[in-house]
Amino acid sequence: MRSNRVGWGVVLTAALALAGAAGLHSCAGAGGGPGADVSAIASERGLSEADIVAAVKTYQPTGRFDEYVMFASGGHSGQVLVIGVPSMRLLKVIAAFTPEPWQGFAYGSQEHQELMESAMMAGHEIKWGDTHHPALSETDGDYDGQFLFINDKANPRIAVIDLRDFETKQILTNPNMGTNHGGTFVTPNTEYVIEGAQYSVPLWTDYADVDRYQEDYRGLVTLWKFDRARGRVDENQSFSIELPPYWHDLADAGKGPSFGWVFLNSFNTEMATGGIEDGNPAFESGVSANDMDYMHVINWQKAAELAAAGRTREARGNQVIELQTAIDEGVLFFIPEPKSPHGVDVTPDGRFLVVSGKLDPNVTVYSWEKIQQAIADGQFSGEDAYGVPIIDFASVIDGQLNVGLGPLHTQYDDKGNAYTSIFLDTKVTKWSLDPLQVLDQIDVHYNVGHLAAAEGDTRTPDGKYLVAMNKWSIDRFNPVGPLLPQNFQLIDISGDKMQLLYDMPIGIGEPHYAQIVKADKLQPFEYYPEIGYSPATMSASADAVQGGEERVERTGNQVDVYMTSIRSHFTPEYIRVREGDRVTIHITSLEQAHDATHGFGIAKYNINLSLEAGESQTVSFVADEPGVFPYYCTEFCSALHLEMTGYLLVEPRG
Ligand code: CUK
Ligand code: CUA
Repeated sequence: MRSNRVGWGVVLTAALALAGAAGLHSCAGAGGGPGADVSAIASERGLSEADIVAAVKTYQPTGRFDEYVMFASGGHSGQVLVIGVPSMRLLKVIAAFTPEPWQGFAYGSQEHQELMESAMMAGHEIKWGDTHHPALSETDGDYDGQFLFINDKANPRIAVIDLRDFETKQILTNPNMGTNHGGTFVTPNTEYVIEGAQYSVPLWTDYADVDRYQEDYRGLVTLWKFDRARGRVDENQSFSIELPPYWHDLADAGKGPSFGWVFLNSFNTEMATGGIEDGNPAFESGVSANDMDYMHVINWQKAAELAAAGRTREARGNQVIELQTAIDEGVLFFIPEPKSPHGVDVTPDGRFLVVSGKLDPNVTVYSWEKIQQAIADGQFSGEDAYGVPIIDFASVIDGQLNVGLGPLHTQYDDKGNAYTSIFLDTKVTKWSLDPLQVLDQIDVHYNVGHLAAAEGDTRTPDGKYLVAMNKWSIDRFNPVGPLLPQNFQLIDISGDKMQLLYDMPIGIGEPHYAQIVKADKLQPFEYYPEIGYSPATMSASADAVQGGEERVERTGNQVDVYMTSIRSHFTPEYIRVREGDRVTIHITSLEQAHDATHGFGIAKYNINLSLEAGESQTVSFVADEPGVFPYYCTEFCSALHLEMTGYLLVEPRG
C-alpha cells in the first residue's frame, strides 16, 4: 500500500500543471493556499499519483457541462440512463417501458395510458421491460442526436424516444417474437430500426409443442421503418424475415462498403430443446455443443424491395418474407462463426466485422470484401438444414486474434484500434486491426459485459473514453445487502496505456449496452415551444387551457376540468364532483421559464403528473371513492410551493 503513496512533489506539480493549463491560478507555497492543500488532502486520503490524475481528468466544477452524454440501458428497470462523461454524473432516468412517478409517466395521464395500452402484450398491461441495446438515430453513419431507440428483451418491444424532450413517444410490440435481443440497431440513415428475436417460438401457428420444434418454431428479424419527419416508426412499411429456429443474438448494420446489409449472430444451431427434468442435456450444454454457429448476412435493401412488392405472407398482422423467398432472392446467407458467438461489431470503415465467441479466446475478423466476393461468385461450402447457403469460413476471414477468455463485445477508437470486453478474464483487451495484434490489457471489476466508446458506433469514433459495463461489483462499494449494484468503469483510452478513471455504481437494474454521443449534438428543448404543447403529439394540444379560460363543464356524469398551473397556484382550487362521475382534467402549465416544473398529484387516486413549462396533459379517472382528497404540486417550484394545492371533493351518492 505504501508504494502507492509516492512522489508528492511530482503529483503536486502534475496537478498544478493541469490546473495551470485549465487557466486556473495556483498558489503553491502560500501556506494554507490551494497548492499546499492538494498535497495534504491527497496524503490524508491515501491517494496515489494515478488517483489524482484520474480525479483531475473527471472532476467537473459546478456549472461545467460534460463533453459527452452516455445513453445506457437500464436493464430490467425498463428505463434508459443518461450519464455525463467524463464526470459519470447521472443526469436523468428516462421512463422508457416502466411507469415512473417523477416524470409522471403512466400515473394517470391519458396520453401515457394510451401509450401503455398500445404496448400491451398477450392481453397484459406490462409494467416492466428488460432494456438491452440503445441506438441513437444516425445520419450518414453518424449520430445525429435526434432520436433514441431501445429494445425490451423480455416482452419483444421497441421504444422510440424523442431527444427534444427525452420522452418515449411510441412503443412497438412484435407479435411474432417470443423475446428479442438483436435490437436495437439502426441502419446508417435510420432507414430501419433492427430487431432480432432471441428464443424461437412458433411463427405460422399459434401453438406447437416442442416436439414440433424444427417444423414449427422459427427465428425472426424485423426491420421497423422509421419516419423521421413524424418521429415515429411506420408499422405499415415495416416487415420481418423468417429465419430457421436457431436462437438469434446481437446484430449490427453495415456501413460504407457494407451499407445495405445487416449482420446477425445466432447460437443454438443445434436446435437443442433442453428438458433437464426429463434427463435431456440442459439448454446450457445442448445449445453450445457445436464448434460453429452461423452469422446471418442479410441484404436489407433487397428485402425491402421484396416487401414493397408484396412478396410477403402475413403473420399476426405483420408482413413476413418467408425463409424460402429470402433464400431464393439472395437475401440471406450464413457464415460459420466460433463458438457460442455473442457480439458482432462492424468496423467504423465498414470493411470488417468482428465476432466474439464466448467459448473461444479469439476474436474473428471477417472481411466484407471477401464475403461480397463469395456471394457474387456463388461460392458456397454447403447449406444448412433449411437450404440457406453457407459461405466457407476460411475463405472470408481476415484473421483471428487471441484476446483472452470469454470475449463478448468490441468497440473502436479513432486510431484503428479495437477494444474487446473479456468476460471470464474480467479485462478489456486493446488490439489493432492492422496488423492484428494485442496492444494493451486492463483489469476491470468485475465480469465485464458491453463496452461503450465515445461516438463508438459511428463512422468516426472519437477515442478518448471507454466505459466498461460490469455485471458484478462485489467489493467496489459500500455494502448494501445481497443485491449489489452493477459497476460502470470509465477508462481513458487517449494514450497507449489504458487508465481506469472512475467507478459509477448503477443501483436500478442491470444495464447492457450504451452509446456515447458528443454533447453538442443534442439540442433538447429548454421548455415546450408554446403554452399548451402536448408531448404526445409534439404539437399544440387541442385541449390546451390558456390563462383566464379555466372552467369546469359538466355533461351528465362527465365532468371536464380546464385547469392551469403557474407559480404558485392551480386554477381552479376546488374540483367538486359526485361519486361515480368520470372526471377529466385538462391541465396546462402557463410557465415559460427554464426548469419551472410543476407536479400534479391527487391523494389516494394513484395520480401524478409532471408538467414541464408549457406542457399540456390530460388525466381522466372515475371518482369511485367519496371523500375529500387534497391535490398538490409535487415539485418544489417556489417559496410558496406548499401552498400550491387544492381539493378534490367527491360527494357521496345519496
Ligand atoms: S447482451 Cu448483455 S452483456 Cu443483451 Cu448485448 Cu452482451
Ligand atoms: Cu408548483 Cu410546487
